[in-house]
Amino acid sequence: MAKKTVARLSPESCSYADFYEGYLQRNEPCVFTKELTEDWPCGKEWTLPTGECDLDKLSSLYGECDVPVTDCDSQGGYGEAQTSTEKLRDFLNYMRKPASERTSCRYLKDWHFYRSFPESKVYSVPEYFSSDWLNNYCDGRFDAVNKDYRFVYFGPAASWTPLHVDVLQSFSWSANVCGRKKWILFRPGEEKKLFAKFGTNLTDISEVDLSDVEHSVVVQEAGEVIFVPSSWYHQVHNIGDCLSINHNWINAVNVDKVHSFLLTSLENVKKELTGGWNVFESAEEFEERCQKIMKADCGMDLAEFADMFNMASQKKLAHQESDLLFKYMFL
Ligand SMILES: O=C(O)CCC(=O)C(=O)O
Ligand SMILES: [Fe+2]
Repeated sequence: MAKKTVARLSPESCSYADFYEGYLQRNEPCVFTKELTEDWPCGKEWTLPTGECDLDKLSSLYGECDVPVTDCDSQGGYGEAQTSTEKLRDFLNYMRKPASERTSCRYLKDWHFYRSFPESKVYSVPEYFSSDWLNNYCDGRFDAVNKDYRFVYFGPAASWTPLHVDVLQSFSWSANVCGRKKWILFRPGEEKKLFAKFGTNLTDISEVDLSDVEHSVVVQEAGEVIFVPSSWYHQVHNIGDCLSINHNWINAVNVDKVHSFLLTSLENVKKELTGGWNVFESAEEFEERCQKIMKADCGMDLAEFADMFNMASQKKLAHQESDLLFKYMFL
């Protein structure tokens, strides 16, 4: 099956409407060229003139931060990924070692950088991705310190993320501050062919024959930003050391997918809870328990989903969005 190419768009020639109608609404991936991030201070502050990540600078700025680090070798096959927390300084010391001296492949993943440094202006969300109900909702919560969907990733050459679909069926965007990544993307439905052929535990597609599965391969350069649509499975490999920033987001275009996903997840939990609701004191207690399990599995329950939706509606009613986003908010 032919590989599908992913469009490369230059921000000068792609308006918000072009992106909204051509990619968001059609749920198609695209890559924005590096001009989209050329004014991000981190592009200079965190990198050397050679384009490599500036490990000394990162260490002096954020070395004392606790960051989550995954062992790449534990995340393939049937094993659960092993993640530990360490000081960024220690992880950077690992990055400094020549590849031959590294005994394992470690990958700093899902560091809530923005949550730790909300005032830092080292990057800004491009307008294309700024109608973001998910992070807006997290920011408005009393316990917002504990939650958001904005991350920094930093890994050495050959570190990778296994085949997966993003949390809650959200959209994601990912920008390389330094380094390059190879993405392999599957449009929704294609993963069924993969799982039928290679088993539902498939987490590494690098060695499998993809000839009858439609897929796209993208090499994302430094400064470029990839848009990953809802429900597209993907696997990602770092080519050389790579530091990236990525956000997951929900808006009017994919909110129905998220809602259906939560309802299906809840149904599955209900089916799995053997004995049904009659082993609980009441139907309400059963419902409450199911919603708790769903929240632990998916990151959100239906009450939070409703709050997120309400918050977005209030914003629209209060005309708090720019004219452009206002126009598109509930299209
Ligand atoms: O960069 C990676 O290793 C994974 C990123 C990813 O899966 C995403 O942005 O959705
Ligand atoms: Fe992802």
